[in-house]
Amino acid sequence: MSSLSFEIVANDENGYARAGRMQLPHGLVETPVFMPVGTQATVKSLTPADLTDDIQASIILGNTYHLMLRPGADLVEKMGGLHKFMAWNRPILTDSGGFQVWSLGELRKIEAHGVRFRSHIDGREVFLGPKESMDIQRKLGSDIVMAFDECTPYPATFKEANDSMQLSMRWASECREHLPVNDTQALFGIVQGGMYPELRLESLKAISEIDFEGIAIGGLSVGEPKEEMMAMMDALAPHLPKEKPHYVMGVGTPDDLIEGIDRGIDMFDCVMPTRNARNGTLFTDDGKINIKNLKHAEDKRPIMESCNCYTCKNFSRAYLRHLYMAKEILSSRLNTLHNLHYYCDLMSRARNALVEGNWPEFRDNFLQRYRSEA
Ligand code: PRF
Ligand code: ZN
Repeated sequence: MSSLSFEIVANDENGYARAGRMQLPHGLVETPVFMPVGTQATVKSLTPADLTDDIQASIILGNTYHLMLRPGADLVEKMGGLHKFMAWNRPILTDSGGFQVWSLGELRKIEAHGVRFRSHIDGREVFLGPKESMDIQRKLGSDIVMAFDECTPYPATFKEANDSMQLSMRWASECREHLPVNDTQALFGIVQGGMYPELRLESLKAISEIDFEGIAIGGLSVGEPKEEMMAMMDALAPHLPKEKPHYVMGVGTPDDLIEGIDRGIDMFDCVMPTRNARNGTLFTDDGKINIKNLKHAEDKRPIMESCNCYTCKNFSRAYLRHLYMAKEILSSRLNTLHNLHYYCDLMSRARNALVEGNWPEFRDNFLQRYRSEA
C-alpha cells in the first residue's frame, strides 16, 4: 500500500480544472478541497464534531513550527500522535515550518542546512532544517508532510529569487532522503521561484524529478498583486504532472479558489475564513459582509439565505452583530462555523459542476456575482 492514491474523476475539457479522489491513511479526500487551518492542534473555536458534522471538512492543516515549540513534537508523539491528541480522525496535512520561520523576519538566520531562529514564545534558540522538519512531522504523524522550503519574499530580484529557489530545491531532495516513500505518510514538494516564470518552471522541473506524492506551489499570496499570482499559476498549469494532486499554499479568497481550480489546483488552505470570522467579516456568494456595520442592526435575515450551516439556520444578522459588538465568545464560534462551511461547501459546489460538466458556467456565474456589489 502507498500512503496516497489519487484518481481523477472529471475534467474540464477545455482547461485544467479537475475533480479527484485522494485516498490517505485516515480517509478519503474529494477534490477540489479546502483545508481549514488548525495551527496549534485546534481549528480556533471549533470542535472536531463541528468540523465533521456541520462543516464536512475532510482534511485539516497543522503546523510544525507552532507544535514543535509548544507542546513539543515528543509530547505529541507520547500522546499517540496529532490525530489522537486533538481527537481528529480524518486526514491531516502538516506544513513544514519553512513559511512560519520566514515570517519571523529579524529573529531568523538562514544557514546551508536550515534556519536558526528564536522562539516567539520564550526567545530560546531553535534550529529547523529539512531533516529536523521531517523528524518532527513523523512524530506528529500527519497523513501529508510538506517539504521544508524557504518562502521567497516579495519583491525579490532575479538573483535573490533564484538563490532562494535553489536552496529550497536542495532542501526538497534532502526531505525525500529523510522521509523515504512509505505507506503511512505522503510527502509533497514545494515549487518556489518568486515572480519569475522561468524560475517557477525550473523549480517545477526539479520538484517533478523527485518522487513526491504531490506538488505544492509556495511563495504566492505574499503581498504581490493578484495579476502576478495568477500569472505564476498560468505559467505552471500546463506543466503540472496530471497524475499528482496540486496544492497552492496559503490561498486565498473565494474567487482566488475558483481561479485556482481553473488553473488545475486541487487543494487550498488559508487562515482567511477563520481569522476574518473572528474580526466579523463573513463570506457570501455576493462578496464579504462586515457584521459590525450598523445596517445589520435590525436585519432578521441570516448571513446567506442559501447556506445550510448551523449559524445561518438559526441566527439573524442582527443577533450576530450584537454578539460581535458585545465581544461575546460565541461570536467567534458562530462566525467561524459559517465561514468554514461556506469555503468547504464552495469546493463541493465546484466539484459537482466539474462532475456534471458545467464548470465554465459555474465559474463565470460565481465570479461575476461574487465580484459585483450586492
Ligand atoms: N511555503 C510553506 N508554507 C506556506 C507557504 C510557502 O511558501 C505559503 C505562501 N503563501 C503559505 N504557507 N512551506
Ligand atoms: Zn452559513
